[in-house]
Amino acid sequence: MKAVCVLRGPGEVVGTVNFEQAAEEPVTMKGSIAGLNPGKHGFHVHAFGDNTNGCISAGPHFDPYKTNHGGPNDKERHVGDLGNVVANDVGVAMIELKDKAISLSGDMSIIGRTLVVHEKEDDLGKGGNAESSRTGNAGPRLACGVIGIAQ
Ligand SMILES: [Cu+2]
Ligand SMILES: [Zn+2]
Repeated sequence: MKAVCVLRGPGEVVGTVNFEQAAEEPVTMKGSIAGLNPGKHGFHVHAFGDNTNGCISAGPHFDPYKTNHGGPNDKERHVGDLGNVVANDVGVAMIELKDKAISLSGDMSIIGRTLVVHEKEDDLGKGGNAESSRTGNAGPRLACGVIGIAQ
C-alpha cells in the first residue's frame, strides 16, 4: 500500500513525503522538506486529518495507547512519534525513514491523519519537564498535510 503527504504551512516550508508498506512490514518514508532552518525539527503524525484552522486543528500526537511522548526507537512513545528530521545548511531535510509503530492500514493506520514538521528539535521525551513528555518541546507547527492514499 502507498500513501502520500504534501506539507504546507503559512510560511516558506514545503515538502512531500511518500509512504510505502508491504504486508506485516515497517512503513518506509521517503521525501524532502525545504524552507527549514538548518538543524533538527520535530516530525510527528498528529491525531486528526483536520487542517481547518491550519496545522493546529490536527490535535495532539497520534497516541492510541495513551502513553508518554518518546522517540521512534523508544519502547514508550506515541505511535505518531517519528523523532526529528535534519535540515542541511540550505534548509532542506531529505527523509528516508522506516518505522514499525505506524501502519497504512488497521488500528494504527495513519491514513487521514496529519503529518507535521515543527520549528524546534524534538527532545524525544528526555527534556526533564512536563511538556517534554507530551510534545518533546518541538514548538510551533511550521507545515503540515493530511496523509492520503496514493496510487
Ligand atoms: Cu508534532
Ligand atoms: Zn509524541
